[in-house]
Amino acid sequence: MASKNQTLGEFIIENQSSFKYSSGELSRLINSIRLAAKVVNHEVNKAGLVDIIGAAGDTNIQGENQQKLDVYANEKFIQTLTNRNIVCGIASEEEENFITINSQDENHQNKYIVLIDPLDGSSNIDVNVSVGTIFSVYRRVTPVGTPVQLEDFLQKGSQQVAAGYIVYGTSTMLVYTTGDGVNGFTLNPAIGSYYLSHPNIKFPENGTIYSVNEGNYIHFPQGIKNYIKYCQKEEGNRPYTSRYIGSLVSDFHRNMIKGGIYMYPKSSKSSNGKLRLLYECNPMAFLAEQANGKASDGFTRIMDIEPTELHQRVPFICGSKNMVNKAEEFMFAAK
Ligand code: P6P
Repeated sequence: MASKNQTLGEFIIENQSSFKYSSGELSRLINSIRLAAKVVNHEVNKAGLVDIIGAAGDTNIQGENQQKLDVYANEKFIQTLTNRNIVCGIASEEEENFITINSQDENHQNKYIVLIDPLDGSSNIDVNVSVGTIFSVYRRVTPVGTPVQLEDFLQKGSQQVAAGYIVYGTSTMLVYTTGDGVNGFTLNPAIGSYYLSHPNIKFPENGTIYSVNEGNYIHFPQGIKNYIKYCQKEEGNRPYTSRYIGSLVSDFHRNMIKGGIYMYPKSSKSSNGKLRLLYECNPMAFLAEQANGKASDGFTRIMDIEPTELHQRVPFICGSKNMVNKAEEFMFAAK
């Protein structure tokens, strides 16, 4: 049983026997993410002090202005995962194609792949608002001993073996699941260790916070418009409070602790919404369900969606179970 103030290393060792696959490799994988997160955290925390912020001048494959810290975080996570010789492939929001890792694994014996959003919400860096890293882990499905293939990455979210995020906020936290609940670890920067601060996190079934960019209201589907008006109605414990940081990891984390719902719907401006299925929605959906929450596209469970492309977008509704159910009621009623 997890005990508060246990270090992340102690927790991984104590719980690796509960992991149904070869736990040693996954433990090493989580440890490599832990290390990369510390290195990125150090740069994020001094972003305002050095000439590392501001556009790198490039744009990433999403056509978004690429911040230098995006590039740095992407490189650090790829480098750390590669050096630890644990994964056979990596996909990243910052990379157009997946990366085959065979530097030391020339026989392609490693079994895991990682999909990552190295620095989500990076447009917030210049204004000192929380940002985050999101990761998703699968076992490869193509034969061990052969180079990793695209189909290894295009797996349903229900096949994930681990998922988590690092939130670089007022404190830096690593929150992850391996399918046996969700646990949060807070970094003590003075000694560089993470301590179990939030054991067995659960979404409250109900909440009074809704998170959506209401600037897009007129472009939303009617069901979402109707649900937002429901949130704003004077009745019972409504109107709810609107809280939107513009950083998925931060909005998700707050809602998981306090109860709430996050929505990034499709709109007339973006036919599938903005968020990416494989390295944003699926890992957050895995965490949500492991914390007794729920995640859908308004109609279908996120982790049941069959991926077709590495960077595909899906509409995303995620949070307290009863709030997501109510939003889905409005979506189905307006269908
Ligand atoms: P908008 C950040 O770019 C992000 O992917 C999420 O972290 C965040 O919730 C969303 O996009 C913000 O998008 O269009 O509301 O600015």
